[in-house]
Amino acid sequence: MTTIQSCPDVATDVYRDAYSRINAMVVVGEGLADRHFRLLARAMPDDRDELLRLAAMEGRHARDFVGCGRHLGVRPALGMARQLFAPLHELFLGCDRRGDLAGCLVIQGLIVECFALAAYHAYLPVADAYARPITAAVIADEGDHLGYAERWLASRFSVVEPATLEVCQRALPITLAILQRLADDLQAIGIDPLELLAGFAELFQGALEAIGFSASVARRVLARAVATAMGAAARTATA
Ligand code: PL3
Ligand code: FE2
Ligand code: FE2
Repeated sequence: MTTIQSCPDVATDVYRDAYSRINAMVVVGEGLADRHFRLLARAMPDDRDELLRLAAMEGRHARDFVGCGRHLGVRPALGMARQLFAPLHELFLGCDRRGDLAGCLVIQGLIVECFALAAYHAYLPVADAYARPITAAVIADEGDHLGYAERWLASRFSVVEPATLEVCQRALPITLAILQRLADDLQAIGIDPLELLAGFAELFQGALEAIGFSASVARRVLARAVATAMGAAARTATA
């Protein structure tokens, strides 16, 4: 069966307004990924060159996506993006300060990279002709970043297992809350937020299994995060 996806009209104000916020999320997220891999390079001298290479790729992604906005004549609305990414960035910095390398790698290498992969996969079929090849190239790079973190964590699974579970419990609900805040804007640029969520869950489940968790534990980690995020959303709604 072939699914026919209608490409949104990039000239409408509704599209451009939403795109300025979504594009900002991508630009801010890529910029933070650059910083995170640089911090990791400092903390992990053995892998320094490899991590600096990954950081440089992230810097290039940020510039390439700025170019996608420029091509549409849209400037990224950075305010909300900075605000939405701040808790995840703080969590990363806390792990870095404590020397919790596993925590850092789970946040950047698994969670952020799976989020990016799911988002870019969902964007690809509705991207404009300028952004599409850029997005496809970035997807290949993000796959490498995820692979790096998976290998590092898998090779010391018994040691990093507790830290991984702990940081997932804190970082996943933040990630799900970000997705929830973006739902309307995603829809406006032609992305189904639920499809993105499903794509993220599948990728993240696969990442947890790749590093050594059983399928049932991986499912439970995600389910618990969804429950936490839904509880937080319900409290916000009634506050
Ligand atoms: C990892 O290398 C960088 C992380 C970037 C995070 C991206 C967040 C994406 C939010 C939804 C974007 C949809 C895609 C639209 C592209 C213009
Ligand atoms: Fe990236
Ligand atoms: Fe990446």
